[in-house]
Formats: sequence, C-alpha cells, structure tokens
Amino acid sequence: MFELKRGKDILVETGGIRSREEAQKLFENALDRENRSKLRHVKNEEALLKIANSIAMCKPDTVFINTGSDEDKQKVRQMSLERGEEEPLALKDHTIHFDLPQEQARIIDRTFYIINPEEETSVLAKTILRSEALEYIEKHMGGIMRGMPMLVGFFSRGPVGAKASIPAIQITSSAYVMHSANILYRNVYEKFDGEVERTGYFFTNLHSQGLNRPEDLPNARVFMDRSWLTTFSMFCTYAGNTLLLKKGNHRFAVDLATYYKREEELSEHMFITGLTGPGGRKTFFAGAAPSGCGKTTTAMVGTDFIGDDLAQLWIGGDGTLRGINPEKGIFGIIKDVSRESDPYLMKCLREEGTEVIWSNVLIDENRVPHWVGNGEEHPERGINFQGEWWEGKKYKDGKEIPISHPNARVTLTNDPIENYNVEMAEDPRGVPIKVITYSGRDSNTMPPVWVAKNPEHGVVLGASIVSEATATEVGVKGIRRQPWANEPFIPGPLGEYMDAQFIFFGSRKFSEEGRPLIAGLNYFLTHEARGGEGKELLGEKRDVKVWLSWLERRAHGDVSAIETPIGSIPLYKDLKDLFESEINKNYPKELYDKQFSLYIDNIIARIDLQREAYRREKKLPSKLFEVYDEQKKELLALKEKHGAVVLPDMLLKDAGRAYSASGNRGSSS
Ligand code: SPV
Ligand code: MN
Repeated sequence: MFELKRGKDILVETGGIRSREEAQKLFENALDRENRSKLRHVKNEEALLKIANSIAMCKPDTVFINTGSDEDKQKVRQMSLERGEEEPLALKDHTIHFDLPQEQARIIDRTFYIINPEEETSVLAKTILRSEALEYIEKHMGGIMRGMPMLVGFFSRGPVGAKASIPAIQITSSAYVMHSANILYRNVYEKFDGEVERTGYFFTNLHSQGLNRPEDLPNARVFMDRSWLTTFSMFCTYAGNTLLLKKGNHRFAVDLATYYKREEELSEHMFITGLTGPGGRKTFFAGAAPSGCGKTTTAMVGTDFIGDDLAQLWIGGDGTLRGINPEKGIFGIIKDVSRESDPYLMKCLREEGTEVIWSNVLIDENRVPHWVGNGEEHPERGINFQGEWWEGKKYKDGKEIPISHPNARVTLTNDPIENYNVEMAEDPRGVPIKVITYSGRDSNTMPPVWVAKNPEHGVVLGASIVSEATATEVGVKGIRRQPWANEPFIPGPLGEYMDAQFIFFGSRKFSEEGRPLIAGLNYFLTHEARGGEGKELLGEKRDVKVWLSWLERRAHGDVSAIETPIGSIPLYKDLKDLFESEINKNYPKELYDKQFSLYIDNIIARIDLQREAYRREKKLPSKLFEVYDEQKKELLALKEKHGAVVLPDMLLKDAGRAYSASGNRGSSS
C-alpha cells in the first residue's frame, strides 16, 4: 500500500535547508524588502522550507511573492508580456501564448512518478526511482532559474473551508504559468496557514521552462513525488505539463482519496453542472469523459455550470453526494467551439470584457485569433503554433498544417460565463450531485444514454469506458480503454482504485435519496453502425441536452424505463417529448430504434475485451468479473430469444405491464 512521507524529500536534499532559521537567512538575501514582508505572512514551516529549498536549488535572480491582490495579479500579467511569454491581442485583456511546436500537449513519454523501491504503481504508469530522480533534478534544475525571476503563489484546489479542498503552492519562473494559475485557481495567500492546518496537507509544484529551447525538450520532465506531494517540471511550457496544480495535483488527490480517505472522498476527471428541471428544481451532474470527447460541451449544456475538468466528491453528513470544482476557470480545447455549439463561451471569446489567454491558435495581422471549427471565415495567413502560416502550408510529411493545433486551448475564469453559478461553485458545502455520468467515444456499441442497475454495475460502467482514436491522433488505432476517463491520473494499481470506487458508491453513508444514479452517455454512434451508410453521427451536439434532461427526470422518478442486461434505457415517448420541449426537435421512432436497440454481439465483444484486459492486472476486485459475467449471461439469453439485434419494443413486450420500475408518476408529462 502507498504511504506518505516515505524516503527522502528531494527538495530538502538538493536545497539543503532544514530549519526555519536557515530559511529566514536565505530569504534575507534572496528577497527584497517588499517580498520579504509579503512572505512573513506565511508561517507554516513546511511551506517555508519548500520555498527556501526551491530558491536554494534553482537560484533565481529575484523572487516575487504573488499575494493574489489586484496589484500583484497585474504585475504577473505585465511580467509575462515583458518577458515575451505572452503577447497582447486586439481585444482588451486577451493575450496569445505559444508553446514550442513540439510541445503541444502533455508529454506523457517524459512524465514519471517518483517511487520508493518496491512501491507498487499502475501497470500503465511510468516510474523513476527516488535516487535517480534526485540525481536528474539536481543536474537539470540546479541553477535553472539563473537570470530569471521566481514567482511564488498560494492557492486552494476548491472553495476555502470545503471538506475536499486542498491548498497548494505554485513556484515557477514562468509568468505565463503564474498568470494561468491566477485565472484557474483561488488564491489563498491570506488563509494558507489555516487551510493547511484544517486539511493536514498541501501540494507543492516547482517548475522552470529554463531557456525554453526546442533542443532542451528531450530533457524535459514532469516528475511527481507521491510521497512528498511535490511535483517537478522542467524545460516545458504547455500548461498541462507546467501548471501542475491541475493534473499533477489531481494525481496526488487521487492517491489521497484511494489510500487515506476510503469511503469518504473521490477525486475524479469530471465536469460538474446543474440542470433546471420541472418546477425549477436544480439537479446536479458530475461526468467523466476522456480528453477530447465532449466534456466541456456537456458541462456547458447545464443551466448551472460549476466546472469542466475536475471534481472532488464526498459523502455529506446528510447522506447526499457532494462535489466541488478544485478550479475556478477553464483551460479548454478551442477546436470546434462555435456560436452554434457554445454560445456562452463564444461571447467571452469574441466580445470585450473577459480576460483570455489563447494558446497555439492562428493570429492574423489584426491580432485576432482564429481556430479550426469556429464556423467563421479564416484568414489566408498569420502566425500559429508552427510559426508563420499560410493557406496550404505543409508539414515535412506533406500533410497540411491546420490553422490551430487540435489541442490549442483558451484559459479564462468561469465568472463571465453566463451559466456559471458562482454562489454554488464557491459554497464550501459543495453542490448535491444526483447523477454521475461516464462517456467515451464509441461509434458502434452503446446507446446514447443508459442507467446502471445498481452502484456495483455503475462502478463497472465507469471501469469500462472506451474511446476510439480520433483522426488527430497519429499512430493510434482502434479502441482504447479509458477506465473512468481518469486512468492517466491514477498513480497506484488500478485494482486498488477500483476497490475504493466500490466502497464509496456502495457506502451505507448514502441516504436512500442521496445515492446517485450512475449512467453512461455516448454521442458517437454512427449511421454505418446501425444499418445505414457512412461515419456521420446519428445524433447532434444539441441532443446532449435531451440525454441529460432524461437523466434529470429519471433521477427524480418522473419517468419509467426499460430494463436491459446493461441497465435501463428510456422509453420512446419520454424522449420524443423531451426532444420537443428542450430543443424543439422532432425525434422519429426510427431513429430511437437505431439508437436504443441492443446490438448484442457488439456489447458482448466489448465485455470480452474488458475482461481480457483486466485479467492481466493484479488484485482486481472479483465484483468486476461477477458483473461482467452476469451481464454476458443475460445478453446471451436475450440473443437466444430475439436474435442479435434486440429492439426496445421486444423488451417492452417481454416485460409486459411489469416494466414500470419505479412508478409511472410523470410519464404522461
Ligand atoms: C486534459 O488533457 O484532460 C486536460 C488538459 O484537461 S491538461 O491540462 O493537459 O491535462
Ligand atoms: Mn482534463
């Protein structure tokens, strides 16, 4: 089992500072009077040692303490512009930042967990021994900030005072990284000590881009020290590699939930959003999806948006599921964001009034950003992630360079987004979550929406997410397993994480009403998979509202459903009504039959694929295989009776008048 504070703290080993007195002495020399005075506010000794040792190791020219005041935030923006990390754009408070052409996403091949000898990790995780990491960090981060400023900020991953919030320090030589942190996280300089005392933990993140040269990129590393809750990042700038408050600290939060807070908390790669239902009631959803599978879009469909990437969940004293967003902004993929699909976001991006950092898009001669899939005319030339760009410019391999990188992003706070519910997002009690969703990118198997039979089936549903490789991922083909869409961020063995999921969702601490529904979503069924032609999708982006609305009604027992071996699916009539009332769209029965018929062979093939893959992992809960076996047996029986394609009507007929599972109260609405 994983344990905190094992082995040596690399930062202390390399910096050599072990006492408050030594730290103070160093601060006297390294910080000017103003910043010394700012730092005096922080009393936590462990935190001061982290900062002092970072200075001792990286040897910056100056140290800037970012208190989160308006003045300090302005200084950070200014510094980023002066140092050329960002450039101003036509709209006020909009800037562009470019990452090196070769570093446009997370560098998973150079991302490692620092481990102690014999420590177990996920079979998919890359690891480096503590002793080797120490050597690498000493060699490459020693003096890395010479000639540069160091910026230090104190943040909270969540509203101050919330059960699942955890404070974190960001230390970086990049003003762009600190600027991003100011937009995406709550600055808690004033309350840092109290928050550390309350939670018992804080995370530390140390980053330097060094000279920011392509030739240093092979040496770029993201190291995560699980034992000391500290990340080290060097020679890179992409926020997913450098702003480790995000995915670096998410990984630590997953560890804490799995090993220290079993049956208490979960840390998930999920959006949180609310939907207003009948009578004005608000129903909250937390949903997981792999990167690039519509997570932000789903979150934005809600009437009460809370977060688009991460969720910290816990069981409240009243037996309900509670959730907070550790962030307060979006670092979102910009590709395919258009007026039609994302009106709220587009308003922030195309009209004055919002602070936005754009990255890796095309900037035209008027300093206006453009991107793929925006539904607008785009210019014939400009500057993009590959440097100067013109229509038809090609990569060395002959492929055309798109105007923006598929992983180009925008960074903005949630406040100006019209459907953001800031009161609830900032409430330390969290929002009450009634529905958990899991989605992937699945062209031929699962229906657009279904609800797991019970919590155990729900956990297995999450464990069974898949995504197909998109056209943008070179060299990746076929189906990729994406357990909980969180797998890249699970440091320990998958079986231990899975066990924590079974324990959490099966907990007796949930009240009858508080236990969430667990559902699957799939927007990617194609015509060709359902007897038609072509890879065109059967559904549209705007249908998402209907799938969520149906789950909203189902969570309140307003609609009945058809029971199947994989869980329950909607009745045609309920969907037809919701298509009409929610998005004013006709929903033909023929389309329903295509979307909700069970293609038994496909589902069984999927179960077999999962079972085979999981069989290779050690110490998996046996419940997983029991659920797969149960589903497969029932599916085979169904096939025996009705053939390989089972229409919802056949199941209805089988069930006779007994289909109504949880009463039929609202189905006439
Ligand atoms: C993701 O890739 O899931 C993201 C962006 O949310 S990153 O910060 O790169 O993780
Ligand atoms: Mn993400």
